[in-house]
Parts: sequence; structure tokens; C-alpha cells
Amino acid sequence: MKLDTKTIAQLAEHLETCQLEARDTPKITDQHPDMDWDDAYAIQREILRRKLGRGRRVIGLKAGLTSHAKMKQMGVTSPVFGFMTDDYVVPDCGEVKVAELIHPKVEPEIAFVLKHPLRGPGCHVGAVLAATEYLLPGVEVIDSRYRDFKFDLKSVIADNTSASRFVVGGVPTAAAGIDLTTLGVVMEKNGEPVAMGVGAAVLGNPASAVAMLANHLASHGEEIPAGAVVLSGGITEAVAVAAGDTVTLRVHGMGATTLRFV
Ligand code: 0L1
Ligand code: MG
Repeated sequence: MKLDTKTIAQLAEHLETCQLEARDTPKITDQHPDMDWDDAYAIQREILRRKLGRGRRVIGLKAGLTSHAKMKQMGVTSPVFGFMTDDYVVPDCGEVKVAELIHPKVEPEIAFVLKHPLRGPGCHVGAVLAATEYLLPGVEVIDSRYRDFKFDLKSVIADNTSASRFVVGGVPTAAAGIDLTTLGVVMEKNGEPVAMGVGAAVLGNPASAVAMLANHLASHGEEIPAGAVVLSGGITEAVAVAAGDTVTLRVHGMGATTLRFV
């Protein structure tokens, strides 16, 4: 690691304050160009520690930048991982207050809810499917704390991978019998389709992203707990939203989930 404990704590406080006050910041690597991957995840873990200290609970975990579309959009080459606390949950058909966010975007995802914990290393698609209780359509609202969504991979990891809100809904669907690679999704904004894709856009199979998350957590001695909601990553590029927009994600055979921006 290149950063000391005090700097990690200061950067975590800075990024979390930007989140809580809905204001943006230049990317942190501008001031700390030498920070490494361990520093980036240490800052993210310190943000989580602060939230847990205020009584928040971890509800889910996420993989991000998992599709070639997203990687191309952001100019990066590998996925990133983050957490979601209880205040990130939007009820199905619920509202997101845009004033609480900086510059939100939405992305269509497949959510996994696990019946058994998943622990790496060596976690693979088969283990993920065996541990999955059901799948759901999910929309992630990302809201990078970095000005104009301009960041590098280390900065975005420290910023908990832009996590801010998410909704899941539709029909809880067993993974057995579903071909996740050809699973089709349509995301609508104000009734118009704005993004379409299939599961294979996420690392060939969204379950691969969950396996990678389990293997990543194993390097910190952690696992994906049973009951966690896991967002497997955007199937398409993210779409900007504003107050007044309604977003619906339809996933073939799994129904739909909706959220409204006010
Ligand atoms: O969930 C995601 O794919 C987002 C990862 C962070 C990058 C971004 O803000 O787009
Ligand atoms: Mg995402």
C-alpha cells in the first residue's frame, strides 16, 4: 500500500461527504497519483466502516464495469466491486429524489439473491447457479462522485464504484432452466426503449461476474453472504436520468421493475 491510514481515512471522509451532500469532486488520483489497488479498496472499506458505524446495514454487493459496452464507455479493461447499504434500496415503483444525487444514470442488470453463501477462490458459474435462490430484474442508479463521471479505475473503486441506489422487482425466478447468456432485457425511459441487450454482454454470462466477486472477496477473507442481493453489472451503457423520468426494466420471463425520478 502507498497511502497511510490517516490519508485513507481522510479520502474516505471526503468521498462519503460528497455522496451525502450531493456534490462532485475531481478524481482522487489527481492528488494521489501513486495510490495502488489495495489503497483504493481500503478507502472503499473505510467508507463502509463509516456507514456501519452510523447503523447502516449491508443489503447487497455489486460488480461493475462488467460489460464490454461499459468498459468501452469508461475506457477501462477490468471489473470493479462495491457494496450497497439499506439506504440505497428503492422499493419497486418507488421514487428517487434527484436532489440527493449529483448526476444519476441507470443501468439494466440481473440481480442474484443467494440461498447459500459463496466463497472463493475458485468460485465458478456452476457454483453461483447452485447457490442462487432466485434471479430478479434490477436497475442500478449510479452516481459517480467525480466531476463529469471522469475517473480512473482506482478512483472509482475508492468511490464504491459509483453505487447510490437500486431497485429490484418483477418475478423471482429460479436460475434452473434459464439461459442467462441469451436472456433479453429492454430498459425504457418514459415509455420509450432506450437500451436493449442480452445477458452475454456481462462477461459472457452474468453469473461469471458473481463468481468474480466471490473470488475478489476471498482475497480479503470474505464471502458473499446468503440473502445478499448481488447486482451482476450493467448489460448496456448507462443512461442519464433527470427529475420527471420514469425508468422500467423488462427482463424476458421475469417481469419488470420500475423507478421514478422526482
Ligand atoms: O455499476 C457499474 O458498472 C458502475 C461502475 C463504476 C463506473 C461508473 O460510474 O460508470
Ligand atoms: Mg452497475
